[in-house]
Amino acid sequence: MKKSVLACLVSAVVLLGTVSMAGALVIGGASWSYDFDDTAFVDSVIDKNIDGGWYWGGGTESGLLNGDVTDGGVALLDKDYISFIFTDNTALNGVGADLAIFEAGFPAEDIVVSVSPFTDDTGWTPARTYSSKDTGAKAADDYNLNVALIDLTDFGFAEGDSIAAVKIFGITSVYSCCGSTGKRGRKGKGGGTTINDPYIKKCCKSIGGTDLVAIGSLSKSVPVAEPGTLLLIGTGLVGLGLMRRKSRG
Ligand SMILES: [Ca+2]
Ligand SMILES: [Ca+2]
Ligand SMILES: [Ca+2]
Repeated sequence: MKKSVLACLVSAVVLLGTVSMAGALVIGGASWSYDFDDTAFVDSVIDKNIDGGWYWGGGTESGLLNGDVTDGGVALLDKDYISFIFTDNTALNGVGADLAIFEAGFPAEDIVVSVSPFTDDTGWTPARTYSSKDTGAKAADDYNLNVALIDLTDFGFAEGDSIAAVKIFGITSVYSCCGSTGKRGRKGKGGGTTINDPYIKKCCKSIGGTDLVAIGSLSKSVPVAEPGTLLLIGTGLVGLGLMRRKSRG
């Protein structure tokens, strides 16, 4: 009797363990990476203004919602924005960083972000600017994949609070770039910044913006058990009940 009960409990625990690991997805490279839950990513767009910006590298709106960082993205310039909500998860304010926002290109650009606990396009916090850093992985078109790590405490949320929406504002960046055969360290013309771009051979001037690729929650949510799994666990619990009754009788 006791042995059977133990077996049932063990099988229930094994099932739960399997569910929480299903679909995990590692994003990033040598400098930074993280193993995301499969529900971690933003789930839909509720508002947007993509006027100056453009999709690149095969990017699409739906491609911004998944954990595939190689299917392109969107460049967002001044006055552009895009607002996302989470529907099958929330981003919890845990210890340290809570959200990873992926951006592509060189140099790693700033990301201007606002968040909200609501999904109805209200309650947005004032925007904050975060720098991003190279992860060591690649996005589409061989662009560097950069990440900005967002701590919800920065927006005034208490630990244990959750947010359900993320809004990304575009920024226009002007660069003068000098590559391996260019003159390094020169001040850029037109008010831009000169950067030493290892990916080009000569000097250039480029205009770009935040190149949004993906947004994922870093919180490890309580696994959402699938109906089939619940049925199996339920069967196990019924089995336990039957065995208890049997032992009494
Ligand atoms: Ca999600
Ligand atoms: Ca994608
Ligand atoms: Ca946090």
